[in-house]
Amino acid sequence: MVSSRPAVSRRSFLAGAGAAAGALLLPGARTAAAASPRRALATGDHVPALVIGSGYGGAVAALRLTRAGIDTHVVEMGQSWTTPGSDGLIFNSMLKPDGRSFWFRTKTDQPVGYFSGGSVNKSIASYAGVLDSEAFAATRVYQGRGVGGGSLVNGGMAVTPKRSYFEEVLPSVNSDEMYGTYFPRANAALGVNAIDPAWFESTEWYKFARVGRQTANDSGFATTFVPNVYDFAYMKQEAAGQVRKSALAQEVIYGNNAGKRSLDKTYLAAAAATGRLSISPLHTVTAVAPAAGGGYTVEMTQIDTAGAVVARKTVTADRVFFAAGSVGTSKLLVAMKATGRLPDLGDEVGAGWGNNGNVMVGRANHMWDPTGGNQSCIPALGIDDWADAAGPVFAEIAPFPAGTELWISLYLAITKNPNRARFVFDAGTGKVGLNWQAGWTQPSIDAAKRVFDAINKKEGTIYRTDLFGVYKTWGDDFVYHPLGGCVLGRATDGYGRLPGHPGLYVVDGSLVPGSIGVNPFVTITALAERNMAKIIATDL
Ligand code: FAE
Repeated sequence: MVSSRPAVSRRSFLAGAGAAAGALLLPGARTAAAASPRRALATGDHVPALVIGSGYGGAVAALRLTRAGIDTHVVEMGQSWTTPGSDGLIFNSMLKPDGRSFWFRTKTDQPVGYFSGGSVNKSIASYAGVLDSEAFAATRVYQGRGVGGGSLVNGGMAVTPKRSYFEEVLPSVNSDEMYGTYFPRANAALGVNAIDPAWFESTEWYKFARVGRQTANDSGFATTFVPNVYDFAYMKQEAAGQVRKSALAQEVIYGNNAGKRSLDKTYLAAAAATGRLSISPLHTVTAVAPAAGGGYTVEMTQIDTAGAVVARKTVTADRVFFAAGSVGTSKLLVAMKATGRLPDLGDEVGAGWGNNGNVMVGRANHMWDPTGGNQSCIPALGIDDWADAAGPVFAEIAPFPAGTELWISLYLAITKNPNRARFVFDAGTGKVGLNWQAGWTQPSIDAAKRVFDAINKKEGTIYRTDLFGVYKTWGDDFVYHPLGGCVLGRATDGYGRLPGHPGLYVVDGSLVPGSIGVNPFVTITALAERNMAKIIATDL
């Protein structure tokens, strides 16, 4: 039993700029450097609250629990990204990937993986890198790995969903409370900011977005600015040559070395500043089951950055918060139900998974319509055709930051795809699969096609068929926005409690039923804020 606070190995956790940003964004927080000494969990430890995963749901749980005076331990399978590599940088750019880019792969698996007839993926050393492309039978799910989860690798687009669609998707949630309290709370704590429109109109770095806007508007589609957690003031300084470039130096999906307000700099920094947070990085939770004397036993495997198992540990926790992401939480709970460790979980556990209607596509612009050799990696505009009842589309105008002019317009379309998959335990392998079918992306393609066919027709342009395979127009076999698998009000009660197992909670993207119509992390954060407020008020 640990009588003192459970601790973490991450002494340098969130020191420096991160702590400053966290303190700034969450007034009153002490800096992370002031947090108490840390060590990783050891077998036999007992903790009041254990959080599995350190993405959006986990970071909110960590902050709200620690602020409520509860010592909280976060277990994260990825590493704590605080140690620079031999190049002096923590993360590598998209043009020069090494082992840091991917989670234990010997070759990169870029979302846009082809160009002009061939694969553009590169050989890398196998390492505990920051981006995972987790393969299932008919889709690959991209996820962040490390302290900060998806916030380390995502595009930072911070979009509050349309209220009417939020109410359609989560009708049991009081939307007055969400739009009056929890969305504003999430946006403030995440450090969401907006681009200076005048700078946007003049800078070479957003020419690609202005071209995307012009061609959309020519065909009658509206565009809208999209807020972000990347610090646009910092980006302006990058452009002016005053600071080290990050978003303007092909950094995003393998991490940003500066500029981005990822969770380690906001929520987690503020939680660490309470002195009650500890984190075990490179620890993967493998089992959760009721403990003999009350609470739960939590089993985990610790690895090193090469993937070798360092230790297997079992601890106990009074309360366990599942925040391993839509895929991680769903896989874990489905396996625990199937193996009888959490027998009282309902049949809805594992169900209701969707890809937020994700599909990507590229268009070839005319030679007289260049998109710019210099492109910011942070998207700033979206095409908003959600009102089209025949097939709603919200399409991010994405950069194609190759460092040279390519005349390509790239889009990540979010559509309303009704198909839902289920996570299924395979007793033979002991693994959990996802039964998403290849053809299930067709409604998304149909919806996106209506928009981009219209633009191509008006502009006299064509699709690029060389970006997602050879003669393959649509990037429809991967997903950035996994949602669901443990849906609010179905697999859990109305606040994420798992029925039959008091003290177990789900707080991440698995609560959202497969679709939210925009990029999802603001919704995941706000929903976690709502649920944690209730849980802390009534359960703790
Ligand atoms: P997540 O952030 O994935 O955190 C889960 C954490 O749990 C991860 O750190 C895992 O390593 C860890 N974990 C998993 N299993 C275990 C285990 N068994 N034991 C211990 N730890 C575990 O979950 N969304 C937006 O809103 N805007 C964007 O611009 C955007 N761009 C994206 C770009 C990319 C390339 C990707 C991959 C995603 C993007 N997303 C974006 C999606 C967004 O990052 C995602 O919805 C959230 O990160 C999900 O938050 P969760 O808290 O559910």
